[in-house]
Amino acid sequence: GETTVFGKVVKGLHVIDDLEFRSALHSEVNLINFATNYILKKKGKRLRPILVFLSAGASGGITDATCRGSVLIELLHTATLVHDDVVDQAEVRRNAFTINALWKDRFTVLLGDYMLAKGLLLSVEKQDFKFLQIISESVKQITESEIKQMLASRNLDINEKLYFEIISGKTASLFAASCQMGATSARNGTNEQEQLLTTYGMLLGIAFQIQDDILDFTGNSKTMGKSIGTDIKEKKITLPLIHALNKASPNVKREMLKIIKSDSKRTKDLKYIISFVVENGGIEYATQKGKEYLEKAKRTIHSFETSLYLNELSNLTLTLFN
Ligand code: 2DE
Ligand code: MG
Ligand code: MG
Ligand code: MG
Ligand code: MG
Repeated sequence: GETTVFGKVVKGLHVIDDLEFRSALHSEVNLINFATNYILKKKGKRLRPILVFLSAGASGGITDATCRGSVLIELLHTATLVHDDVVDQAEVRRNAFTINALWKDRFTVLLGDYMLAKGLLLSVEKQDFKFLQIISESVKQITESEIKQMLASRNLDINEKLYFEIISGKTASLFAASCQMGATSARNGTNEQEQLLTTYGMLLGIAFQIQDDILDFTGNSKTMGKSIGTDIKEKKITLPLIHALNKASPNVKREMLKIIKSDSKRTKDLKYIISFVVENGGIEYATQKGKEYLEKAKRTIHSFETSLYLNELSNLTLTLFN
């Protein structure tokens, strides 16, 4: 098989086929099948399963367990998005209405739970206990960090240190888990490779979320497939804004926080905050930070033996901000 990694075709890399993914989710309850078919019609970038495969390849060889790991990770990722759109009150994802926009929150939460459970059952069935440990640890970190983020939005109290703590948990932990699962499923993987790839995934994931947060200010909703400006709307203070607020005078800072705190922001308020962030160098600063994390990620896997897979893992660090 072959697959596309950020627009580039990689031969010999077979990333989960949709039939496998769909059947992994099959239920006796038709509404669940209807909803999961709806979700699966809109494919994401499949970045996390790609990381599972590349990490296995770079650690000595892809196995059947690698394939199971990639299905598990994409299932879990999809479940987190389903829940995320409830938490963030988002109505559009992948250019389609979110489940919560179509069915309301109570069905959506249950559907996300169902998807998580189906993923876990797959691993139990195959006795992939290491996967279960990795996934459970990641879900623990994701949910703790989402709650930290919720508290920070409530108090509008966040600094860079807390920001990095939150994104490491809510996003990067799943990237780390993807790479770790890949490494641990490999034919001849070593503990050292597993550790290095876990770190690589964590650093890549941090950069990825920094970019997601930048694009919430500067992105295009059509190409992103989701609305932008939602973070400010939800009082989420992300890196570009943290930097701009740090640079502003106490008076300006107070004025901005007052706008952000309001529950009834208008488009002109959002535009005002966005230009404040841009004019105070928030975007440049966050981009610089993101690039530093990518550099670190790349250095982490420097000692690996040269391979097609390693090459692609390195390339991932080059494409993210360009
Ligand atoms: C992305 O942040 C982070 C998502 C993690 C959400 C996880 C939740 C717990 P973003 P976008 C809510 C799920 C727990 C389970 C399934 C057990 O910036 O911009 O909100 O794509 O992402 O909406
Ligand atoms: Mg969120
Ligand atoms: Mg969200
Ligand atoms: Mg976002
Ligand atoms: Mg995202």
